[in-house]
Amino acid sequence: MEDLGFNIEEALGLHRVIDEDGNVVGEEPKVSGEKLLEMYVFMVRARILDEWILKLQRAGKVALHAPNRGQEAAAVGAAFALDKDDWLFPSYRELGAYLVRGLSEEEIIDRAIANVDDPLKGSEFAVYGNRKYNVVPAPVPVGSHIPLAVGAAIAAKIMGHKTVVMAIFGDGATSRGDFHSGLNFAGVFKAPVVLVIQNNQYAISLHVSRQTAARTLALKGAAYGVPGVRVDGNDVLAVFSAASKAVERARSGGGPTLIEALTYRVGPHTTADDPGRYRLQDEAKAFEKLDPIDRYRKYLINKGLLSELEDKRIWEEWSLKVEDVVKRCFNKPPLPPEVILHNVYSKPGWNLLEQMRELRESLRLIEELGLEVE
Ligand SMILES: Cc1ncc(C[n+]2csc(CCOP(=O)(O)OP(=O)(O)O)c2C)c(N)n1
Repeated sequence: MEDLGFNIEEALGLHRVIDEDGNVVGEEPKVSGEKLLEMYVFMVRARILDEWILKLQRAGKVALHAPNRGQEAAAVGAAFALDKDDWLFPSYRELGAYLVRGLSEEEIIDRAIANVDDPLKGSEFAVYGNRKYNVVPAPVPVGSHIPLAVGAAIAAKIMGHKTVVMAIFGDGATSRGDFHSGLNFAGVFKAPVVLVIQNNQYAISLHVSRQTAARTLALKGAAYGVPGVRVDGNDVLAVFSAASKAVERARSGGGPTLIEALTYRVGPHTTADDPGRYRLQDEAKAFEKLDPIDRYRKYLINKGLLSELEDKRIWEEWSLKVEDVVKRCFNKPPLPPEVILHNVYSKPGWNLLEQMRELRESLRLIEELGLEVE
């Protein structure tokens, strides 16, 4: 076969560094024990934060949440490969990636409950984004951030910056035109971009087998001259290794890479979904056994980098910290009603000002009547 400039086998196989029991089965990344432990703590923090946001949604304090359970390795491993000045274009299921970029639990919960410190001022759906951390707000239209990320990477290249851009999205996004136009531009212009598919096997209720006849999603890169790599997305070291190589390749002028991280969405699509209507409970139970955190913990213990006692301490420390953060976030006042006029027009028109006056009047009446506004 003619040389494609990359190894197509990498798009068809499944790269692993550790198996389900934490045994080493592939080449370990060359990073310090401290860094390896840091990745673990990010995964634990993502799990604790995810559970809190889910609880707050069930208590009626958060509008909607897309649970991350089971996908912590894919988000943390990918983002961990970026440098501080790189950019992340995430989707809505990547709490771990936000934490790796430097966001705090407090900022994420401020946003989730839309209090006065919410940087996105209560705007609907965008999960989080902040220029401070080079994190672009996750978009609602699935996959629409892919061409934007590629464009940002091309811009960085034109300006002679050494910045790498990473976009993370789901398997469902690979069925959108945005994915294909993004990949095409990335290939043609050798964009310094890393495109990471979190293949959690479902786009809401639609299984990946109903979305594509391609053998793997990573293979889709080949048609656009973009090397694809398929990794075990529940193996944080496999994801990190592939992402590090891709980031290095992008930074040194080698162009884009498409990474497929094969994982599984253990929970519902969002808090508005009931997966019991389209998949068997046994399926989710089977995947729970592949839990990325348990597996990585076993590896770290085998390597002598973590003890059972230290592990217990990490969970306790972060559970308490996040509980305190939640209390702090709820002690902050809610957003003032005026925010609905912010960030829309530079100068609101008469009609909006009139609506604002009416809103204030209704709120005053509600208060006078001793009612509560949720
Ligand atoms: C363009 C567009 N079509 C449909 C939707 C409704 N929708 C929201 S999430 C989703 C599924 C996305 O699946 P995937 O890309 O696999 O990501 P996952 O939710 O599994 O992480 C759909 C269809 C949308 N937000 N945008």
